[in-house]
Amino acid sequence: MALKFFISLVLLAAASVKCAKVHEHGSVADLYERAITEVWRSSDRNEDGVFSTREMLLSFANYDNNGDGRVSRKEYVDFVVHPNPELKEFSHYLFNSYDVNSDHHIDGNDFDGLQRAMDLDHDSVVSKLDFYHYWYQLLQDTAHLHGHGTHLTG
Ligand SMILES: [Ca+2]
Ligand SMILES: [Ca+2]
Ligand SMILES: [Ca+2]
Repeated sequence: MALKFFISLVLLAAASVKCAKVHEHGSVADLYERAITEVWRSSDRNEDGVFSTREMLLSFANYDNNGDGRVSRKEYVDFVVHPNPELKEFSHYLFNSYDVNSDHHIDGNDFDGLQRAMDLDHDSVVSKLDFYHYWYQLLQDTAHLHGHGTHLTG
């Protein structure tokens, strides 16, 4: 409970700095927080408060339809768009941010770069706080691609 409250405060602080409008639309911040919480729960599998590269590997394995150890753009986009056709553009945006070396596949060669991108306080681990900050910023930057959060949660 205390942690959730702390995260809410952090999210509100981030919102007030980056986008004053979020204050007028508190529900958008709520949508983002709910969506991020879902992603966090499925990402931090051992619940130690850190998103490790091993957990990254496990997360992306879900999308590896042909089991070759890499996630192609088509595999990823198909996986996202099949249940959520309105998220097509957003899925390409996400793929591009995951595919750090831009070779059109997500694999082990991208994970160090992705960790660095998400490790906002540069302490070499992606903490829950890093993760929430990273995703909140990303969702704000891409608001037009996911209906300002409305397409993100069921
Ligand atoms: Ca973990
Ligand atoms: Ca890549
Ligand atoms: Ca960190």
